[in-house]
Amino acid sequence: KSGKLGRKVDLIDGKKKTGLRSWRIYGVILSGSQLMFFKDESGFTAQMKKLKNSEESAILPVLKPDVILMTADSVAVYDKNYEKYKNVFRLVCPKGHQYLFQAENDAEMNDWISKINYA
Ligand code: I3P
Repeated sequence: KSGKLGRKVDLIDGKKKTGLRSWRIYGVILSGSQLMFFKDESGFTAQMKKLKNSEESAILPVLKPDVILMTADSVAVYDKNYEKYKNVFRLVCPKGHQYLFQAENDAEMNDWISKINYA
């Protein structure tokens, strides 16, 4: 699965608030249990479009993720306490990091949640 997600790093160690708390948009690919983030969201979208129209996967090596999160032991949940933006879900990671992600709509949010949890 791939798409655009807003991301905010919310907690570290399960309780400590992070210093950098602003939202930022990333291009994201979920492959197996690897969640890969691309800071250049427009470049990412252009590459993904080319890839969709191609029989070859030769374009893939051009995409170098800026961050990779292993989600095998993480849990994605809808967070009803977070009310400022819509379509936001929380990723709870085993070492205590918690991220907030904003999807483009409700269907996308549910799709990310289920694919992250069952990857
Ligand atoms: C943060 C930014 C985030 C906001 C966060 C602020 O400020 O406004 O959008 O999160 O609030 O600290 P800055 O850009 O200066 O880092 P929300 O949009 O989720 O409210 P927070 O500290 O309450 O998470």
